[in-house]
Amino acid sequence: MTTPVRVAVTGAAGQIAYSLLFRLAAGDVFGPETPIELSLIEIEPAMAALEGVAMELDDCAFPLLRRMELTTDLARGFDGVNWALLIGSVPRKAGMERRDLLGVNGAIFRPQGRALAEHAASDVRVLVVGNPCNTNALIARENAREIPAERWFSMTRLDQNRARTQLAQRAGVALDEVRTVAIWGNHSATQVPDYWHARIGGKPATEVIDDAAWFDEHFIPTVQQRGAAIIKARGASSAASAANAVIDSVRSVIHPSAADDWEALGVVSAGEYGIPEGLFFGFPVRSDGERVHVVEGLDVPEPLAARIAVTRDELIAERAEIGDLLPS
Ligand code: NAX
Repeated sequence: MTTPVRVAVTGAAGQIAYSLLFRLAAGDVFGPETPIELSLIEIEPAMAALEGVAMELDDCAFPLLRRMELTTDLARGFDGVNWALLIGSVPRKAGMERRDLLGVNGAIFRPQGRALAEHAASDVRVLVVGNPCNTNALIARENAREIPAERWFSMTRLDQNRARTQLAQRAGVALDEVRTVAIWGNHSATQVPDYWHARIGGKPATEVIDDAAWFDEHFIPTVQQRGAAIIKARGASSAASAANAVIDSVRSVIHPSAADDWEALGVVSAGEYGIPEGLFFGFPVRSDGERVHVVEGLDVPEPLAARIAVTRDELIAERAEIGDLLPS
């Protein structure tokens, strides 16, 4: 029998988790042959709601779901986990400065990093979703240096999925015709949805969509502002699409990438494309099914380079602001 995969989810009573957990337990991520053990981590005020979610998971009678642990305790929650999906965080509230937000989240991600280093399985991989996800990932990772850099990720996949759909709809083609869409940088409004390298039906997107202004005036702002547009329309932030992107992100790490495509993930920079080492930066990546690496050697035209510089500088500024949360 296949060994179960143990997966920790923080923020397990939240809205993204409510769309994610049932798909995880149904086998959408690790496949129909792999049993799963869920470690559901929350803060005390949300434990009653979490009990309700667990009751619903029970009531689905998922054959693959072997065990559930509901806890507020990080040592228990991360014990032996192969994957940690760090979703819980404190969203920005009205009047909150970015610095305050980073401080509050530092208090969450620093102990989570330590607990992962001390209790997770030796092959643990970590995906940070809770915003500001690149810098939360940086805080956790800097406090868990025992876990190798290549096993840490921050989520830019929702942005990539949004970008692919915009291109497919504008070109009037099926989604799988759209390939090699990259998202560079921070998961914030400075992110760079890359149309320069995107291909549609095997041709450059800029050839297929013969409307140069559309890319800069519509495509990029639409993808950058999509989260805000969802909140305006729905009265709540993206949840099911975010959960779907978590699933896509994990799958893109554990399965080899298609020969003619790449995926979007935030990974620890090793200096690729001049990004300072150690920053979590959204890059185009490929996986061999074990290890993820940044797609190197792309030609970066000047307008793309200028946009990458803006998002790079934002991440450098975020890192400067959380200096005291990093171990010296
Ligand atoms: P919710 O507010 O519905 O749920 C968050 C949950 O986290 C709550 O149940 C809360 O009790 C829990 N929590 C808070 N602190 C915790 C801690 N220290 N340990 C464990 N649990 C804790 O938010 P939801 O809509 O699920 O979004 C979660 C996070 O994802 C937010 O930070 C959000 O901004 C971020 N997102 C990131 C995206 C990305 O692409 N990277 C896209 C979607 C989303 O905006």
